[in-house]
Amino acid sequence: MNGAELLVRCLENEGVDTIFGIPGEENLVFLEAIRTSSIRFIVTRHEQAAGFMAATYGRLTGRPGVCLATLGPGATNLVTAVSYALLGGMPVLFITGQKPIKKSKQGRFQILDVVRMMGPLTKFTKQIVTAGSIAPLVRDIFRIATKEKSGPVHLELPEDIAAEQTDKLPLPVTRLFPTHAHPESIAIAAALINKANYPLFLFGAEAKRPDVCQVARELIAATGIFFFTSQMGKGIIDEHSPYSLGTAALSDHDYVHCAIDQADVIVNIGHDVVEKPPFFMNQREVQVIHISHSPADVEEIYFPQHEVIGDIGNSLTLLAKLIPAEQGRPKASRASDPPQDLLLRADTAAPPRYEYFKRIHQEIKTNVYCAEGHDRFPDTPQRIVRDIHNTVAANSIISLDNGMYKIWFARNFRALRPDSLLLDNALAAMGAGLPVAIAAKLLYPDRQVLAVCGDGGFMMNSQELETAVRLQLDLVVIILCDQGYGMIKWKQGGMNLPAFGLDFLNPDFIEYANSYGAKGYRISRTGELAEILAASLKQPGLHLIELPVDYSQNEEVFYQQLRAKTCLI
Ligand SMILES: Cc1ncc(C[n+]2csc(CCOP(=O)(O)OP(=O)(O)O)c2C)c(N)n1
Ligand SMILES: [Mg+2]
Repeated sequence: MNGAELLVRCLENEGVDTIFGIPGEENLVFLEAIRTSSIRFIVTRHEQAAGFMAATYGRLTGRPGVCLATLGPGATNLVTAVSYALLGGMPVLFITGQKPIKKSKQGRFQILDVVRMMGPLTKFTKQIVTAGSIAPLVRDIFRIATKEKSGPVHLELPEDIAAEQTDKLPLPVTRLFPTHAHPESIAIAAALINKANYPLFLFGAEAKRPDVCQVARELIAATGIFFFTSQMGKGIIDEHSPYSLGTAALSDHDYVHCAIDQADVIVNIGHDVVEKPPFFMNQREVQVIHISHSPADVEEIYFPQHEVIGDIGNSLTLLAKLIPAEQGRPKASRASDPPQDLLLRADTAAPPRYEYFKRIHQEIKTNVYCAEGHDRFPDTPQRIVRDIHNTVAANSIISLDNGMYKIWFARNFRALRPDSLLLDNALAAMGAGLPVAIAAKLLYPDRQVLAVCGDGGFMMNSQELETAVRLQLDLVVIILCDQGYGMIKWKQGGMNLPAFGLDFLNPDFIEYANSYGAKGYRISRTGELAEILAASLKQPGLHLIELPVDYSQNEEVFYQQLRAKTCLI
C-alpha cells in the first residue's frame, strides 16, 4: 500500500465517512485512494466552503470533519475556515498537498510554508515526511482535535510521500475518558450558589454536549434557578422554559441585562471569551464561577473568582446533588406556578429574587419573543424572525450567516434544541451560512434545513448553490436584502458618522437561482414570507427567497428603546 492509501485506511479506522474539498494535482494519489475506499468525497466550489462544511460536520457530530485542499492557493483559501473551527471549537482535520519533498522538478512554483501558516490557526500542524509515520500521526491528531477544547488540526501530505510504499497498518482506536473536576472545587461552587440571593446560570457553546444538556435541564427544573445563554449556547435548554431569560445577544442594555446586573453569583457553564461577551464583569461586583473543561482565559472583562475545571457534564451532575431542590423558587410555587399578578404584588411571600427574575422573564416574552415589529413592507427583523419561527418544524435547523439579522435571531428566536440555530459568534465570518446549511442537511436529511444570509454574506459563498443542487439537497435559502453591509452601517450610524462605503447592488436573485437549477422567489408584501416558506419546505429541491428587510428597527430598538428602559426592582 502507498502512503495515501494508508492515510485513507487510517481515516476509515477513525470512523471518517465524508471528506469535503477541492483537489489539486498534488492530491491525485490521495484522491484515488479515497475513490477506492468507503469514504464519500464531496467536491465543492471553494475551499473555504469545504472547510466550513467539514467544521460543521465536526461541530454537529463531535467527530472530526475532514477537508482536503491542494498546496499554495488551495491551502490559503482554507485560512478563514480553519480559523472558524479554531475559535468555534470545532474538531476538523485539514489535509493539504505539497510538491515532492525529496526531489523537485518545479522549483518553488506554488510553494508556501503552509505548515507554518497553519501554526497559529490550529492545535497541531505537521508535514508527513515518511509514509511509515502516518498511522501514529493520525491516531495522535484525532485525539488532539477532539480533546476539549476541540479544534482544527492540519497535515501536509507531499506527493512523493503519498506514493511511497509502506507495510504499516492503522493503530487501534482507544476510548479516552474525561478528566473530572476536583470535588473541593465543586463543593465551593455549591456553597457560593447556595449562599447567593440572586444566582443565575449562563450556558455557552462548550456546554453543547448531549450529556451536559440533559443534566442542565434537570438542574434548572429541580432548582428553579433562572438561566440565560450566550449566542452560541442558545438552545441548550428549550427557551420556552419558565426559567429562561433568553439569550444575551447584546453585551449590555437588553432586558436580560436587568437580571444580570442584579445577580450576585453568575455560574458560567461553558462560555468562553472568544465569544462576544454576554455581559461585562468590570461594571460592578459579582461573583463568577467558571465551570468548564479548561481554565478561564482571564480578560479585563472576565476574571472569575472561582473555577471548576473538568468534564462539564460530570461537574454539573455533582453540583446538582449539592444544590437543594427549589433553591431558586418560592416555596409557594412548588405545586404549580402562582398566577402572575401575585408575583408582581409587593406583599407577595415570594423571595425577591424569584419575583424579579420572573418579571424579567415575562418582559422578555412580551417585548422580545412576541415583538411583531410593524405590519409594513419591507418586513421588520422582528416580523421575519417570528414568521420563520412559526413556519418551520420544531426540529428544523437554521444556519445563520453573519450580519445584522444574526443579533435579531439570537435575541428574538426561541430555540427549542441545541442545534436549532447554527450561528458563529466567535470568528463571526461572513460566508458560512450556505456551506453550513449544506453540511447540516447532509448529516440530517430528514430535518428541514434553512440558511438565512445577508445579501453581503450570501454572495461570499453563493457558488455553493451548485454543490447543493448537484447533491440534490432539499434546502431553503433566505437572503435578507438591504443592498449593503447593514451591520456595519448600523455601527457607522451609532458612531454618528456619515453613511459611506457600505452600499452595493445585488444581482437578480431569482434569475441567479434559476441559473443554478434552483427555484427563486421575491417577497413583495408582508405575510408573503410565511406562505412562500411553508410551500418551499414542502417541495423538494433548492429554494432561494429574496426578502427585503427594514433595518430602521436596529436604531429604534437597540439604541432608542433599550437604552431608554429602566430596570425597576
Ligand atoms: C468575512 C468577513 N468580512 C467582513 C466582516 C465584517 N462584517 C460583519 S457583518 C458585515 C455586514 C454583513 O452584511 P450582510 O451580509 O449584507 O448582512 P446585513 O448586516 O446587511 O444584514 C460585515 C462587513 C465579517 N464579519 N466577515
Ligand atoms: Mg446586507
